[in-house]
Amino acid sequence: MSETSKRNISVLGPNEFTGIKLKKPANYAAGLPAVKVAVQHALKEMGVVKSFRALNQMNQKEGFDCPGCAWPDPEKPSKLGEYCENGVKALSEEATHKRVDKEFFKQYSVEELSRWSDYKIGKSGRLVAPMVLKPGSVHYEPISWGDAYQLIAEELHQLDNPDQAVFYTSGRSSNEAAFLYGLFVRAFGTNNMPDCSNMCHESSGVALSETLGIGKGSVKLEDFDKAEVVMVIGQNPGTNHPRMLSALQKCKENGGKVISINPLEEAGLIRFKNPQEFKGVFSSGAALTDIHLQVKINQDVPLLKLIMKKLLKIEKQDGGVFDHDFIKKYTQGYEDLLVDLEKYTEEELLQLCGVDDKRIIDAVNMLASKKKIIICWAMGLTQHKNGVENIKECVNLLLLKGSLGKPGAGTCPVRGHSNVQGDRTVGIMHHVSPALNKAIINTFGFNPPEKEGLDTVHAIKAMHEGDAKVFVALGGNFLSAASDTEYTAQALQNCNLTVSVSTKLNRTHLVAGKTSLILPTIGRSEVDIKNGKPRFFTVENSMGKVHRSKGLINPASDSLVSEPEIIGGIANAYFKEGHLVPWKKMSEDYDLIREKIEEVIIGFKGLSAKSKGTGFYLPNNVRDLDFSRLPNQKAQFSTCDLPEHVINNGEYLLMTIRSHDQFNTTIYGLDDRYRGIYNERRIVLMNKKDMKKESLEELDVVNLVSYYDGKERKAINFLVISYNIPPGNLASYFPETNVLVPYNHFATKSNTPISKSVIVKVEKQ
Ligand SMILES: Nc1nc2c(c(=O)[nH]1)N[C@H]1C(S)=C(S)[C@@H](COP(=O)(O)OP(=O)(O)OC[C@H]3O[C@@H](n4cnc5c(=O)[nH]c(N)nc54)[C@H](O)[C@@H]3O)O[C@H]1N2
Ligand SMILES: Nc1nc2c(c(=O)[nH]1)N[C@H]1C(S)=C(S)[C@@H](COP(=O)(O)OP(=O)(O)OC[C@H]3O[C@@H](n4cnc5c(=O)[nH]c(N)nc54)[C@H](O)[C@@H]3O)O[C@H]1N2
Ligand SMILES: [Mo]
Repeated sequence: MSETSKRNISVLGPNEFTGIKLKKPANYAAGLPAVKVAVQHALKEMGVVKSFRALNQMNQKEGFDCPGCAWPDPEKPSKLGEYCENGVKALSEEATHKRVDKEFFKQYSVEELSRWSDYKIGKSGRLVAPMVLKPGSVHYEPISWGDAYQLIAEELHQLDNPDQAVFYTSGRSSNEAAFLYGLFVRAFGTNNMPDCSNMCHESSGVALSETLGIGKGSVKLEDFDKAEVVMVIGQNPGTNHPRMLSALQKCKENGGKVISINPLEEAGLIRFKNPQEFKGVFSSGAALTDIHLQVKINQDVPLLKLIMKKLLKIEKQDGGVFDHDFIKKYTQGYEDLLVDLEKYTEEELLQLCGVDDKRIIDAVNMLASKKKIIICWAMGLTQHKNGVENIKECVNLLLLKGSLGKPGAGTCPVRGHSNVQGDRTVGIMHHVSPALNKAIINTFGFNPPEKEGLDTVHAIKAMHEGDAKVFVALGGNFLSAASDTEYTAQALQNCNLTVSVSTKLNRTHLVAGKTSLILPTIGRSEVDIKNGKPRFFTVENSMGKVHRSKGLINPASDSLVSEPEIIGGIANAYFKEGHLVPWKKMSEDYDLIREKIEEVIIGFKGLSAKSKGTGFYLPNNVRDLDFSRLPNQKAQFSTCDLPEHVINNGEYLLMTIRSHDQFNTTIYGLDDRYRGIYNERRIVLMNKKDMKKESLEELDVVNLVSYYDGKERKAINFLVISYNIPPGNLASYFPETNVLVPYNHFATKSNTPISKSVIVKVEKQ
């Protein structure tokens, strides 16, 4: 029996209902209710003075970057404040005056805490002291920073080889922290660097690299002012990137059009009442979506093929639809794409995507005459078995229209975590980059490993099978974010040591290894002072712009240590000061880290100086129409297969999505205001016809059951809500439904879990 199995932990937490209230779904986003909710959150967690001070500096040139999403700041931030309701919630979570201190852990065992909801766990407050959970123990106890580093070093030294350790990163860490972390992991000797992008935009990275030669988007914020059409596919900006609505509003004011493709009619895409404008709050707001295509889950490829087929038809009749000069000069594979489109009839594609024919024709007519098109997308495209092909099909459309490398046009994968893109740029990845390795050898003199590392799903498997024994996380909540919660729980519990560098308590701290460490760190909004001097760090936004961020509120505790210094502490203890890299010195002086980033990472020359103000753009070959690193130096058209699902009678395709009141696994509150669902998270959205078929009434209690490879997985207690969602489709929230997502089913090539297309049955209780 393993020592952790002596701990009686509830992996999934409670599944009781919290008292649902339903209203009609909203038909606009933001406006006065958003201001009200934001103010409530801020005052409750931070109080008046702190709220005022903190919000004044968020996303301002001399202030700090919002700890929420990665949407860029405008060149001239609004004087009224450059933040949104959910940015205020993100800040309030971090800047809360509540504390999880030594007394807290003395009072509550991990067993008891594991029976709390994620909401309650998160609301306990900020972590303030390093803590250790010893083998067999159920209470975290205080440990000194020095002893914590020593403990990690000893466990790492005890491994048979470096590949028995896994180093996870969530996307909140600064470029400086991520660079130092990646450097340490490579110096230690492994590329086992799974990160949250493996569960997020990895499919975008793979698809864009293979077709356009860079795994990032090509548009800049100002392109939204010039775009003729913006397509928003599989993304819910009203909730997850609210500041994007201002960009869409501007696009509309300049005569642009918006097409949204989504199984749900998300309120944020219908209308927007801009809280930064007086008229925005008090008028009926700006209409955003011109055409909504209500696609069935994971039928975007058939829909896009149908759109392209219809465009081709007009092109053949009238011409002027495709950009033939562009296609000839910059692309490869056009003829193959035409052959591919011939393979399908319009009828079968229409049937598959489930969208109203008339609306598709409207969209096609809108696209036919336009040249400046932006396609935005997020998790609705990436988290499927064919996630990579979903995105390649979007690229096909842009290539046909020549909508790349010109103002008002391009790719816009809308990133999640505020610095997830930067972390990857500065070296957090499980792949081997020969160029990066060479630069590390030249700059630091040690040889980084040349063996491919483990990504998230493979790291879970390795820990489950006992092949990896130490798990270190720079941020995040691995247990709840990853697929297959019970399998992942066992994987973490198998480890000899789990280490979490965190700001807030979460379930990963409770469902932990035999020994577990919590290392509390300074948050984005807090002053980071060394030797009396405040330090700043840099981040990269969703559009490849690097800029500074400098916290200004007092840290939650004097004993917090910054992320770079924690990494330096671990590295120093492991190498015992006998290493080519001056870990301690570098970790204390971020200018030194930046000097090395400039030497090692392409595009960062002059980082310290250039990151001032609104910052600088990293090189982007698509913007320059340079496809020299691709086959034949051309951007690549792709032929994509149709998605395949074997769905039997009584089975449904479930998408696991975010409510309006959460940031990933952090639950801000229990209201999904835009969808009209209040005070409850255990819900499943279902089409009325399907409810009838299953003899279900509104608010009936059901279990969701998935069945893959002979294994049944069950999520207990969900309330059925009749909703405007395509027949055969369901929606429910993550992380509650992650228990249903099989760890071994993931996207081809990107290995992203199939969180948006899980086949489930609905079992009435
Ligand atoms: N407030 C807040 N902000 C956040 C986050 C948060 O949790 N809270 N998370 C951050 C992170 S890490 C990320 S990655 C982003 C996530 O941002 P989103 O991707 O917007 O988040 P999801 O809730 O997963 O929403 C997916 C959307 O895709 C749609 N969808 C699902 N399946 C399909 C499909 O097959 N086809 C199409 N066309 N649409 C589909 C859903 O209906 C939903 O509108 O947001 C970031 N910002
Ligand atoms: N079923 C399903 N699963 C999903 C998704 C889905 O749509 N459906 N989405 C996936 C996506 S897109 C993502 S990105 C992942 C998210 O996966 P993660 O990034 O692992 O999860 P988060 O919930 O964002 O992590 C929250 C924790 O981060 C810590 N934290 C916050 N700020 C900081 C900081 O500044 N420094 C440090 N060190 N720690 C900090 C806090 O302790 C907090 O509890 O989840 C994925 N999982
Ligand atoms: Mo994400």
